[in-house]
Amino acid sequence: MTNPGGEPLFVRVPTNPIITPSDVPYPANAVFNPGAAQVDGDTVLLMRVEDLRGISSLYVARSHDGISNWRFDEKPLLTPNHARPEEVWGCEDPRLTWLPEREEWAITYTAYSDRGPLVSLAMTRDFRDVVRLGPVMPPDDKDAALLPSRIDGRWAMLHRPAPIRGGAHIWISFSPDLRHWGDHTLVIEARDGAWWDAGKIGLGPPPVAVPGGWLVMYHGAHTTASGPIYRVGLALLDRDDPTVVLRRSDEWVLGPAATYERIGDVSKVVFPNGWIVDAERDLVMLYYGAADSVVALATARLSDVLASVNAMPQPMHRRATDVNRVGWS
Ligand code: M1P
Repeated sequence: MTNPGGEPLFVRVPTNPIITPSDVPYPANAVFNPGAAQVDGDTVLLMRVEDLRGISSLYVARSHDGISNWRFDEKPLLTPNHARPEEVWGCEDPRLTWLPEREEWAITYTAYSDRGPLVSLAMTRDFRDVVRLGPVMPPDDKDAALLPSRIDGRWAMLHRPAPIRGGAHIWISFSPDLRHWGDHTLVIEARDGAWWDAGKIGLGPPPVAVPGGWLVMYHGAHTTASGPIYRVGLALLDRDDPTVVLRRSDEWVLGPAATYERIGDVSKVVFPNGWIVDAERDLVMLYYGAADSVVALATARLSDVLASVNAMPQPMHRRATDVNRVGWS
């Protein structure tokens, strides 16, 4: 997908990959899928670091410009804890949402238990100290992020339960207190057949409030004879009722093209987990894992992204439940 000038919407920075296992001051097989935040003038990445056992922990990296001169914490912010059976096989894929009401960052991450992955929640103010609230969705569930503010008095979380039948789709759930979740509602469905987002999709970075709704980025994993190809699309949800999809891209906006995206531990994967959306600078800085091996960065003009989203098709059924697949009326 291109911007109005016919150029790619998202442009990779020339210094990609911006962080590799050889950059960090601890043994790492892979460094990827980072959440992103702006804290005290720094860009903070909370990176998934897979160690030489195959177990992942979440480590902090900081940079003033968000591109170069990364400073790495030597100890993980979150690492599997023996008192936490839900994460014996690792802490993965964090998404970071600033909650103005609580004045803290919510970290939604995949806790990998020996009975499957589930969504866990932790809180931090500074990415130095962290408090775990624990699992909020049972297995199998992952790819979750909170909306930054309550909708009609309740917190809202987008997430991706495992496919039991008929593919893996993005759902939304609501909570009065961040602990008890309900009103589980299907929001964005994976498409079918030849589509780039057929079969399995999952949320990317946390949704961002923009004029007209919530800007959502998601990945789609299309299965081929040589394995899945992970690409990235956009959608717009209604601001007051985020169960309603207003727009959705037909075409992907980013796909594996560079060598570091096409070749790695899991080839042909771009997996965005974090973004800095800066309306003042008209800038989106998109941080993503490439081939489950390294961290990469692509940028876009926010105005181009919004123009593209507003030109995208309006789904025939604004609510997934309108097609009566999971409805109970
Ligand atoms: O290997 C690609 C990705 O696969 C999983 O993501 P999902 O379940 O959404 O397809 C995760 O293991 C993710 O970390 C990984 O990048």
